[in-house]
Amino acid sequence: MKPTASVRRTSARHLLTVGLVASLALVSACTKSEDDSAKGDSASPQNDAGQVVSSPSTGSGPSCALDAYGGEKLDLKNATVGFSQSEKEANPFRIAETASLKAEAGKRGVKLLTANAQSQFSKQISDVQDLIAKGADLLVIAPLNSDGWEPVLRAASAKHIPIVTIDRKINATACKDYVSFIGSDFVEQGKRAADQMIEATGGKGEIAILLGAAGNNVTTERTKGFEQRIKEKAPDLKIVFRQTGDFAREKGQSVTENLIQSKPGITGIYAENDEMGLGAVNALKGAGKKPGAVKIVTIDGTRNAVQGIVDGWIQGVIESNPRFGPLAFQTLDTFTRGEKVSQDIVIEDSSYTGSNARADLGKAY
Ligand code: GZL
Repeated sequence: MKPTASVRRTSARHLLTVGLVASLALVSACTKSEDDSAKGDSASPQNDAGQVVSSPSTGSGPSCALDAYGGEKLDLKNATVGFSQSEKEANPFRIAETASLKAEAGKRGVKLLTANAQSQFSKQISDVQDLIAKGADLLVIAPLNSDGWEPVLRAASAKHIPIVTIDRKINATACKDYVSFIGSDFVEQGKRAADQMIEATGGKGEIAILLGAAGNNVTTERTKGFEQRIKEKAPDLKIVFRQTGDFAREKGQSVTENLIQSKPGITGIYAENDEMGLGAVNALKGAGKKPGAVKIVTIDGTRNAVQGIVDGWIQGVIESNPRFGPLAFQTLDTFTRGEKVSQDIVIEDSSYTGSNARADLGKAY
């Protein structure tokens, strides 16, 4: 298990309302034990706005510094940061992610240029090239796809523009094509979702997977973790259906409508993000099903999905925290001061079930 910068989440967020510097003191590199993450009782330190605030230099993996990457020291306050968002801001995950970057830039008085690729990869490549042309000294990229970044990375590295990727990984070389990756452990998320599905179904029956969009590591890894854990721990739980819902609510609904026609006795549905899970709920409601008749487990931690647990439609949600603002800027700040940052900064996510959904609804985004 890769070491992660984390501190056990206290029971109430207000206990964690510490400034970024103070919370860095709280952070300790540790390796998640399988049990800890299964229990889901650990999460990266968050400030009172739910922003992830782990330290950028705590991970014990390989690091990156200016002398290796190339480029000059910069004072972030006098720099321009370009942020490239991947998907349209219809998904609360993207809304919260962009808001977090904007809030941190505002707090630090840093000039931020933003672009949104509206879920079109070719547009994201041209967005990043435009941000460079507009004078971005540093880039934060939330990549739509994992492959196809060579053109823009070449343009950026020719100008020694530091790049931090958040959320999804790109298939490129750390500390050469980009400085650091900041995001969740998606295989772990899949495993924890499987634990919740096993709990909800008693480990028996037939289940379906609503796959995320193709072409990115999140879908691949959430599927891998889930299927691995089901195989390990619940041989009587059969995965009988897999189809992509493209991380979208409408498609999640239409795929589920077809699913319950072809498999009316389906026991459970694992949706690889909340939007598809909420689409599945709409399909079940439309078919006259009762809450809980089909066990649903999703990943993200959006407000509507956690409310779905309270209402009985959804049995579990694994958080995928998108509020990378403080950590992304802290990483850029540390790096441009000439200090080392980890190439892989993996955050830990919390989770929601019937036992904490109502109390923790305010932590959802
Ligand atoms: C996960 C992120 C995924 C979210 C979806 O970090 O890449 O993309 O889980 C979003 O909601 O579409």
